[in-house]
Amino acid sequence: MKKILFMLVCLLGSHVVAVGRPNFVFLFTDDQSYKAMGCMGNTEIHTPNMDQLGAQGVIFDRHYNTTAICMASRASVMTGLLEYKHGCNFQHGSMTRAIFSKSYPVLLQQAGYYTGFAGKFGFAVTDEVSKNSGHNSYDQLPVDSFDDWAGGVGQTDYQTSKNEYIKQYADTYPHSTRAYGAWAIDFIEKAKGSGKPFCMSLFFKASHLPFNPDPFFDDLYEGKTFSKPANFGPENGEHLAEQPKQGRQYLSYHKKNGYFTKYDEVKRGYYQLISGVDYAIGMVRAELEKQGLAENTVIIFSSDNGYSEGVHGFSGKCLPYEEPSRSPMIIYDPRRPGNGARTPAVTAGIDVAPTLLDLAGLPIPANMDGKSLLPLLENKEPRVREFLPLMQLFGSAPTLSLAVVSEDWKYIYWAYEDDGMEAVEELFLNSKDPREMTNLAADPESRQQLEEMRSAYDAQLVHWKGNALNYNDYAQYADVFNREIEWDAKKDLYHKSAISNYKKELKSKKEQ
Ligand SMILES: [Ca+2]
Repeated sequence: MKKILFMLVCLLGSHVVAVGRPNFVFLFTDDQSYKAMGCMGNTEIHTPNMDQLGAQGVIFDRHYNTTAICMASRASVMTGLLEYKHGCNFQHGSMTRAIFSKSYPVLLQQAGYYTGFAGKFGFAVTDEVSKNSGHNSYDQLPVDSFDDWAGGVGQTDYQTSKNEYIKQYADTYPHSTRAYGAWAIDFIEKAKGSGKPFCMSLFFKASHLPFNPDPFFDDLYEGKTFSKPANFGPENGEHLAEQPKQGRQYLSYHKKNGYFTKYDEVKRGYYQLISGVDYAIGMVRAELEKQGLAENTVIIFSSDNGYSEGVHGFSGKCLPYEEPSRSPMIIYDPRRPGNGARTPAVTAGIDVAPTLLDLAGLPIPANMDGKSLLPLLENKEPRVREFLPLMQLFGSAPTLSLAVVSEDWKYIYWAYEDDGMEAVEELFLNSKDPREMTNLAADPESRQQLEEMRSAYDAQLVHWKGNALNYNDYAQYADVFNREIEWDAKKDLYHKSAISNYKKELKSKKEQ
């Protein structure tokens, strides 16, 4: 039926298409913890616009990134593909243009949408397979794939003047977060003038390190102190496996990240960056109202990964634990408002692309791993999947892992066995133990659930084996993470593929 409707509106001409299809505003932050919004119960952060969006739309309480690191996560969000199918991460390589040609911005543009991108793109798109995963020049970014481009290279910069495509806003908005808001206002006006439906992807640099927030918001957190979560600090990580403690997520906690030595100061900077984004969201929404577009514009708000903020002794992201792998997710579709509904369904960054396509009435490519969230928005289904994989394929070799998560449970397998470690299984009842303080893998009463989660994990590896790209170091991980293959038979594969500064980090740790 949808296809017939789509053909009809196409036949009737572009004006009808513009009226019949929603516009999209996709607001995307960097490294924002799922806890860092008022509407997630946080009373210490100031996010009135995020909270309003949540009060009007649907809040996804269990939203994950299947890879919790900028580059791979962004590639998954754009393509709806798991990392081992899009091939893109630090230490692995770029995305081919052929794969990017099936991303949501390209598919929406082909279907008649006016498309725009601003901010941190975060991964390279190249004609040929490339081990070079840099995205530090514009010829590695798909500038020509958008009608309006204001993306930056690499990590981009908080100083507006240092970003080529938004520097014209530097006088009024010297910090890039509000400058992106100003760019969005101009984009919305141009998009309206195009007579087409539009899709604007606004990818903020905030709240990524360095925590250099906009001084415009200095008053918000001046002198404030912040509570620590109950699972804060290494004393609440003693029950966890040794493998995840061998990477920079753990080491940086003890060295430079500051969550241990200057918690309130770090938190002030982080929250102030997020409040800056919140303000820019207000700028965007006011412009949608002003242009008369608010009633037909779907707003999606999310982040590329979460943030540990010192829990269990970890900082940063990457790991499959709740704080680093979960991120905020709100969808507000004014045609089907959720009015603050919340769902415990397990959702992920890979669901963004299929959801956008579905809302636009377009077919979802069969190759996409993500699911349309439309059944959740319409309250027609309680969930879109039973199990979701979480993969960590960047950094120190021991920290590489695969996990699977369901609404109730999470199973993590740490395969690494050198340096005195043995493979470890972790099983958490997340629905009752969201802070992951009790590993139930050896609990006799959880034996059945352990077996179920092991089966889901093994099934994911079968999918991996059958679908992984044969380049950029992905295929071999189907064996590396296999529970049935002995360490001696796979350790060479592991070390060959894990381009790691692990030994250097370990040496540094011992010297402290
Ligand atoms: Ca990130």
